[in-house]
Amino acid sequence: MRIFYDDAQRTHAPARELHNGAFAAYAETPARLDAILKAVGPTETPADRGEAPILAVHDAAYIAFLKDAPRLWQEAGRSGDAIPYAFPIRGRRPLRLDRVDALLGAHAFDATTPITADTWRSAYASAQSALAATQAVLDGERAAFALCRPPGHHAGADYCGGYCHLNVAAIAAQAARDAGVERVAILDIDYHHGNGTQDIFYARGDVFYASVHADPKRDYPFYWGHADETGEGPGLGTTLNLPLPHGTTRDAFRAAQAQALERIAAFDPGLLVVSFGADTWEGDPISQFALTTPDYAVLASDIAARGWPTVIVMEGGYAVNALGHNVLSFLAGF
Ligand code: OKP
Ligand code: ZN
Repeated sequence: MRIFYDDAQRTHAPARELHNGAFAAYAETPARLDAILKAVGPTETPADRGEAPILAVHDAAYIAFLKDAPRLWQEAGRSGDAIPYAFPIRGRRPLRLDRVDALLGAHAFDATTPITADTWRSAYASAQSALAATQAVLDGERAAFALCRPPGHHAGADYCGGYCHLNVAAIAAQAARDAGVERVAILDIDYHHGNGTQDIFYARGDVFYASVHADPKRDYPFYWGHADETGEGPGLGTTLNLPLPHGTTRDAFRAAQAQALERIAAFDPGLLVVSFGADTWEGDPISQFALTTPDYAVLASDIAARGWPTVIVMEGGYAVNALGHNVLSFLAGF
């Protein structure tokens, strides 16, 4: 399988994150890339397809903010990474403020996603990897893997969060739509619900979003991913959420994924994007499912059996020592 990755993706390296009330080492590290690269072998550097396919998903003002934030942060006299701490909660007027702290809060839904001087460069390269994998599949590859990092599924059209800045799965799906694929499905099997992806396509009937994830009654991102969220307007019925309890092992996860695949089959997509997270693994430091390394091959082979041209994008997975093996298991199983 062709694998796309750009060295610029490693430059985003926040020092720390707010974790359960204290600052901790940032979990979404460049070392994750090293672990995966070591396991999966040679990769290709993506071509630069420019900003247009990113702007097809994200608001221009948000993109400008991602580029400007480090400079504004510095001009405000701050050192280190830019981190939001004040948010315009529901009901506040959509003010266009220019103070960096106000901009950070208006473009983020959590305080766990710092912006560094290299964030834009890194996220841009991650999006280009997703676009290159999509182009390979549009050109006839059965499947391709975008070794994305930073990940994407928590990022919405105009906000970041959950270690995500650009929604690489949404950018891939939209690129396929713009290349003429009439219906695109996204299967999200990261441990966490992909709230950004859901938001981006919630009112659209041309992109199906299905997610298997930890029940947001207990787990991040809390405010999205409940089973009664099924889409709206022309998108009513093209969002499917399948929350699962802590401790979930292979058979229950596989059954939920099969349910998602059935619904996707009824939608009859021309292309599938898989948001693959390996944070469902039993030893993941921030998650509570219990999949094993060989389980990923089984899940991937169930997906491959459907026969859809498939773009796999990397999302989470924080047990660095097992991450390479888990990703390799998934790709080999596919
Ligand atoms: C990103 B992806 C809790 C922290 C939650 C954010 C988790 C983001 C996961 N103490 N931090 O979906 O793997
Ligand atoms: Zn995750």
